[in-house]
Amino acid sequence: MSKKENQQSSAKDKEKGLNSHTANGEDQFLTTNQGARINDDQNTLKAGQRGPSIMEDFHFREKMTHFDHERIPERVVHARGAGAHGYFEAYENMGEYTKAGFLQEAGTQTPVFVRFSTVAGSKGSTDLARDVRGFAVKFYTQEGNFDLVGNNMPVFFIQDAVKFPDLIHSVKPEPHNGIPQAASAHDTFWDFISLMPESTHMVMWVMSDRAIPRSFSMMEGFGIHTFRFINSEGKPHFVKFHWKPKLGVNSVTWDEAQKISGNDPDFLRRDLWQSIEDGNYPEFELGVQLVSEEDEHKFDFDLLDPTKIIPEELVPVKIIGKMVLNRNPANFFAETEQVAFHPGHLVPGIDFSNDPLLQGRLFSYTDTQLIRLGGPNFHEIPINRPVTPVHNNQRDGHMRQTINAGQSSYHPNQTGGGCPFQAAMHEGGYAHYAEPVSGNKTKERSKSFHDHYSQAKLFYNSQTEVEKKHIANALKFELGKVSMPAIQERMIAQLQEVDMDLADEVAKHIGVETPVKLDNELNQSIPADGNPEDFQSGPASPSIEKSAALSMEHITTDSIQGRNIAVLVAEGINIDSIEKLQQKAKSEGAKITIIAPTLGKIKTMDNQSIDIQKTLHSTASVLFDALYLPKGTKSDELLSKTPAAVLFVEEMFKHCKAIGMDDMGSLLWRSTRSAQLVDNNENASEGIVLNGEIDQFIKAVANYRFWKREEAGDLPV
Ligand code: HDE
Repeated sequence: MSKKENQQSSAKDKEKGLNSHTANGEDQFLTTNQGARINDDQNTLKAGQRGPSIMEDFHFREKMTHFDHERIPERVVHARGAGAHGYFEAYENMGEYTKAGFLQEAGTQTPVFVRFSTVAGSKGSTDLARDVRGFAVKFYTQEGNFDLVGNNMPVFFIQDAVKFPDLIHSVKPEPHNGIPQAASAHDTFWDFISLMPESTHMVMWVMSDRAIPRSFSMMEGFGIHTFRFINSEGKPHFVKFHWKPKLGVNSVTWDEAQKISGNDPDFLRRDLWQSIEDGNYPEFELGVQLVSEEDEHKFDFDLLDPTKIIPEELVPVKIIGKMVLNRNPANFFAETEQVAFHPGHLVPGIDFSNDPLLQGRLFSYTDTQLIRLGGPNFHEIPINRPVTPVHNNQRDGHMRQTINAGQSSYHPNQTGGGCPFQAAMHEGGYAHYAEPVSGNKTKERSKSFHDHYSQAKLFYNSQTEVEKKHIANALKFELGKVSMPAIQERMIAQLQEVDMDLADEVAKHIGVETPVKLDNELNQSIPADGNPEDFQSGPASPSIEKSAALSMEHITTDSIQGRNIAVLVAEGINIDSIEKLQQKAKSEGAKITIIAPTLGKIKTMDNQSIDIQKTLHSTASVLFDALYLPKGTKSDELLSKTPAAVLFVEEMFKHCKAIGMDDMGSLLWRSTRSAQLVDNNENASEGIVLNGEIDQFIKAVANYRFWKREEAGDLPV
């Protein structure tokens, strides 16, 4: 078999491996775990019909014991997530930079399993919390598993792993009362952040709409840390990893996020599941930024500092492959819950840098998985197994599956003929990059890590006016919920370093007087014997003014794939335009959902009947991307008198989404305040298609948001 055929068959190998562990009770008898067939699963064994239960009932005891032990500890961070299977396909030979086998030939496919997650909330929390999203990918390569364990934002809050427990303690529910769940808007989080100036850049990202994505398939992914590629001659390049979504980067608004959390807390997980079921497979391209060793120090930031990006203007992102997610897990627990990622799962050709956050992560993942998955054999769980053979002298432990035959369990040995043997580099043995290191043992932080504001400023300056406004609103919400004035003041002092107008606007809203003087005591991330002067960040001076890639508004798409269009109807509706819209939407991978005051079937204008999928009480406008109002005199009149229908339209307008209608005279439309705003203000009319032109409406759906409406006047919804 050629190397390529070999690699392409690995997708099948992974699926086969999973299938051999997959059980399906179809046409089978119910049995105990020992395989004995069960005759009665409805009643316990009793002494007489009304008598006491009997210990001897092994079926009852086994069933109840297993149930009692069904739960495992949730992940300490990233507890809530959704997973999907798929494949990665290389676009070209990357041999010049890396010898990693899965990147050597265009067309090589590698099976992957991906898990998207929120960070702070527990397993049962809402998908739409304002939070970072995890973006973890396990590549089952022919050289072993490679895990790219990233986030949807390219920087992190802290520079050194030793601060991670503090960061997470501060954002989790407060320890005295366990409140709030999955929210950063509380004292302890902002207390910590206000004392950690290095977090300022990340705070800008988390306060932006990137923290409330519309879909897991509409967000970017980043490896964050600088890694190394190593080619077959041993030559290294620094590398940063990027995932670029085919569907562009889209988010919901904070008002929607809060309403979605009540209406459908599984919104993002359902969206991922449903798109895959519908055949609308989420797709991302993998990009790399490559920097030669010689250029390590040519930037005004340190490549090892995880609070910094390399602006794409300085080093462009080279697209090297794509990932398609095309299969839902067969079992949430077995796959999504038990999958164990680790940034230290590498293959030859990919190596670490000395980023102190990355280095600390290398310890944490196995350590936490040992307790979460109950022992040292979790690599044997089907979802975690590589497609390559595993042979070593590790033995025994809880739940060991492999039956390691033979006398020898050590190396070197004669009893086993010296097997399993070590692999030379030309045989695919992993050899760490021989980076020269020297220096005193020290707990110091490099001075090259001390600029905390330049890139926060770069990020803020790169946002559109609407994006800036949303950041300000997010800060007003979050800091408005902080009860200690000193914390609020310290945060305003941080914001002053980024942008005076932003700081003033937020300060005014939360009742803090500006300017707030930032003093050295603010930065408590100084060691006990450190001189505060040595730890001061200088004034923000980004080397470039703006970077287009940082604004979501510049990462758009013409596609309406994955969008859900609401159609409001009632008895007497004209079905023609619905059918036209349905065809068009379907052909472009979007969905329409027919919503009426009640469920069941309703009669159309010409006495046909249509099925209703949702009622105005069982759904909400915030769960849809666009709205269409077909004509029908009777239905229009009825809907215009239904307050829930009027609210639906007003909210769609307020959230700046496309609204189309067959007839601009629609009574329902005319009875909204939105219609008045559109009549009186040109800005408000963008994205409102009044003439029944389906193609024009679909274009508006692709455009997605018409932010100018936010300036047209507030709606009381
Ligand atoms: Fe993680 N992180 N992390 N993290 N992380 C975990 O491992 C940790 C960090 C990320 O879907 C844990 O198995 C430390 C950055 C993702 O299963 C734990 C530090 C980035 C996931 C852990 C970080 C991540 C985790 C909890 C600072 C983006 C979910 C459960 C030094 C590059 C993976 C687990 C999944 C999960 C530790 C910082 C991404 C505790 C100590 C930066 C996507 O080991």
